Amino acid sequence: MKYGDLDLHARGQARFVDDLPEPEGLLHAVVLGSPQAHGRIVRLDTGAAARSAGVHAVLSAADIPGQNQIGTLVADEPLLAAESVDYIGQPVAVAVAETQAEARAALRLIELEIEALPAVLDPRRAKELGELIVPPRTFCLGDVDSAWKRCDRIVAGRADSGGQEHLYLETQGSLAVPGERATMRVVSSTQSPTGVQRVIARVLGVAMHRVEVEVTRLGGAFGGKEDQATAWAALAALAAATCGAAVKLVLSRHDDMTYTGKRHPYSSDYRIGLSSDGRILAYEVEFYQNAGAAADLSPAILERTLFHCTGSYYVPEVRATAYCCRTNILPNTAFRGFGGPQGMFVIEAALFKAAAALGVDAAELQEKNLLNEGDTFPYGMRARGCTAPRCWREAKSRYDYVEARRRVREYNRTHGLQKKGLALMPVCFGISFTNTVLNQGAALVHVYTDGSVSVSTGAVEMGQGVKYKIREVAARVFSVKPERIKVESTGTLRVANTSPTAASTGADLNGRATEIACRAIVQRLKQAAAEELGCDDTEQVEIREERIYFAGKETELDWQSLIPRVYTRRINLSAQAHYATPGIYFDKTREKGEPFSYHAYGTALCEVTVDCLRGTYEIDAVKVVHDLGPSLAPQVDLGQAEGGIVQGIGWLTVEEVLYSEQGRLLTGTLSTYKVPDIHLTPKNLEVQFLENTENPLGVFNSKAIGEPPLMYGLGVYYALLAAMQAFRPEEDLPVRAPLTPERVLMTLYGDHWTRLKGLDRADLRVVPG
Ligand code: LUZ
Ligand code: MOS
Repeated sequence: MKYGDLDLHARGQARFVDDLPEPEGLLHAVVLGSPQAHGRIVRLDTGAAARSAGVHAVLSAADIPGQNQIGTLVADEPLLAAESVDYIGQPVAVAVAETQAEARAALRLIELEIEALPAVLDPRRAKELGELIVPPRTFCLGDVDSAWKRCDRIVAGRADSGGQEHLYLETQGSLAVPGERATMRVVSSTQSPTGVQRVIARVLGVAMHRVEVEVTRLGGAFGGKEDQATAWAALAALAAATCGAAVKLVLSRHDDMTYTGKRHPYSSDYRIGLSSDGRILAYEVEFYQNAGAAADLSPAILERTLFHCTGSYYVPEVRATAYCCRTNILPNTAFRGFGGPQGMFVIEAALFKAAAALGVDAAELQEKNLLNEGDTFPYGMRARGCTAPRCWREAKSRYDYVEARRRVREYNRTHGLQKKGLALMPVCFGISFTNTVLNQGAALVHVYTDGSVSVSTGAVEMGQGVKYKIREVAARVFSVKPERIKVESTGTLRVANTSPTAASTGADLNGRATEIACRAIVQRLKQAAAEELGCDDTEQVEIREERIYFAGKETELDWQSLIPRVYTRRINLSAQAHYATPGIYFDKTREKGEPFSYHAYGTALCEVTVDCLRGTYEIDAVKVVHDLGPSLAPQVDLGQAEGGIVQGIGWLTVEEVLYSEQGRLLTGTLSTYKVPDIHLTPKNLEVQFLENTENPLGVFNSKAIGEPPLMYGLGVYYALLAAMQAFRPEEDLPVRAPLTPERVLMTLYGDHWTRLKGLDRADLRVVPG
């Protein structure tokens, strides 16, 4: 298990849901999505479809024995549309047949009549119409209204960021196998086995103990399977319960892209006030989140946007307001960063514009306002163990920012159509679920009589190497070779009430639980060893590299010989443990508290070259200093950092989610949606981990890595904007992501470009989503 499942992936031997051996009599389910963005269902006739060849059932809302409700935070999402449809692709019916082709053919025979209602796609319009999923929330620090008059410079503007397709390699899918006495065993590609279990129990109208959910690994998730794996698992379970047969529901790539939610697009207004020497005195921001047609995790994501609205900076007076806007597009969902990147995008826009207004380098403003130890965040928490200044200084010196800036200025002075841009980008990301209750993990550890060890936890492996880290934790606590330890699949029978593996906390929470369980066993082993050795001082016993020591001296016992003797003594060789992050809380009535266990910090230096004739660009370098603490698995963490950086760059540059004015996704294929590839990968990508740091709040002093590096992508965006600004120094450039090459060109040449192409502006009227 070198680096988790890597060896299996390399050989093509890792099994995903669609690769599992098929149970006898397996049926296949295919979903019919709404063709209308908004409307009333007037007629739904599944008769002809149900009678077509190979079909066992065609299910609609009326066939659900329990509740037709899958909403996690708000009960606003039916599993199958009942009276109305609210977005294109919303599941309306599901055909269950002996083959997938027969199920697909049956869908075409379903008669569905919808009376169209007006569709709203724009979040600002939704807010005007009062279409908010939850009431607005505001985070305040100090008194922003009185601060404006003290400001020497005030800059206001708008910043928009786009959606992002998760594009996990394994599409959403589930295999449901009915058992005796109304039980259901489900294999699901989910980050949240318990979430799937809960929803299936609700939909089938049975107790949770009737439903077992099992997850071996996911082929990627990135947040897309935190909440949105449940619908497909529940539909498979519903079909399996109805037909009394095993049912597989695996989305095709096209169905996955057209039926699942994405990163939330945001439109935001900001106002920033500074002193003449560049200190931020006041910041006000309004976030309009395009939530789509149902709550999903949107309110939690919006909350994290508020938590990160000041980025890596200390701002004494802040007012940030967030609107969760209901529109008639796919319900958007968790995506690596969980609203944090969208919040940071706006304060960086404000600083970019403020720097232009003051005629200074943006990095000067960033540096002057960078978080320091003890600084207060808008939510009342203070920065502790704040390595932001160290990362910033080290990135600046290690990558010689001053020389880079000189070189870029010289290049821009001597080049007319090619311009370079440079940006430093600090990142500060809070680690913990902002919803305090979710910050718990659990582990179940067995030592078998041959000395081998089995570890089950609540963490789901999705390619992020969490199993490798858990194994490392167990190997360190037992002080045995990692080969002795097997980290198991994630199953609700072994570990109950799991939080989704999300918020970068999988290794922290479940690693800590593993540590506690292993220590409990070690304590019993030491006691048994002392008895075996005829000594009574357990404290003097030590297990080190598989050998048993007493009072510092090697004994005749080793791990291999000790374990069977412990069993003979009838001592428990298993332990279950639970870990809950200490000290965190949040008071939503005051919007103040200590929501995070700690923060992750780092700084990136980004350099790009823009071809200002063609609009194309190259990313010359992204060089990072990131505070990781002492890593449990440096190669895994390096992979997470590099992957996150490229994913962040993709979000802000080439990945563009577009809807037609009728609310139809226009970018639901890999020919219309550009995925970041090797050409977009920075030519020089370097990640250095900050040395000599530790994090007493992490497992073995390590720090979470999953999400924070994605936000270095912001540095590439602002480097591109800087290069464009060098070409058009007088212009007030719009801050709007993604900055595709087309968008660069249209921004640099305005309407001139559309006229050149002989296009009508209307041809380009698509709605960012
Ligand atoms: N999921 C969640 C998350 O429910 N709460 C969070 O704070 C969070 N943060 C990042 C990613 N997923
Ligand atoms: Mo997430 S965005 O599933 O950590």
